[in-house]
Amino acid sequence: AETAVPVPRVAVVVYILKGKSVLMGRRLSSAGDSGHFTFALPGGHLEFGESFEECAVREVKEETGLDIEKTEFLTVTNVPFLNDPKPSHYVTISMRAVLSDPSQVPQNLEPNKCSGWDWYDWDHLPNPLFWPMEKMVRSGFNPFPV
Ligand code: 8DG
Ligand code: MG
Ligand code: MG
Repeated sequence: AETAVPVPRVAVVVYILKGKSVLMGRRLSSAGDSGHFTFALPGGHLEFGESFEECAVREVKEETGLDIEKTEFLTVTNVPFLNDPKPSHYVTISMRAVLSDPSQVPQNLEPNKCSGWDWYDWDHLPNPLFWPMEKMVRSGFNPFPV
């Protein structure tokens, strides 16, 4: 439900790491939502009472059908979308994880929100990236363990 006074919301996004690749899909946004047709990570809104890890596992399962493990906190970013038709503001928690079963294949379970999931090599990321991710990548952020 929309509230009269806009407030920042908490989002959790997940870098699922497979070799040197991450899972991404093109956003299909309804009118006013951000990043239409840009490549983004699986993720969504933190629900009441959830840990970041629980939210990551749930959103990945809902959106891709994949089961993840070794879910770890990476960083937090402040992401205002003030110039959008429907302005929003997210505090975005970035997590990383790996597949519980490396042979499991992603399914596009929310085809109204995503054009399909695929693995992209970190050194050859697709274009255009969803701008919060573009900003992180440009700043030198890397989700892989050192
Ligand atoms: P939900 O109803 O499942 O909780 O929400 P959703 O439909 O899955 O939300 P979303 O737009 O996928 O994610 C919520 C917000 O998270 C999004 O509007 C902006 C912020 N966000 C980032 N970076 C990324 C990203 O790479 N991927 C996704 N999906 N969201 C991101 O700041
Ligand atoms: Mg979601
Ligand atoms: Mg989502």
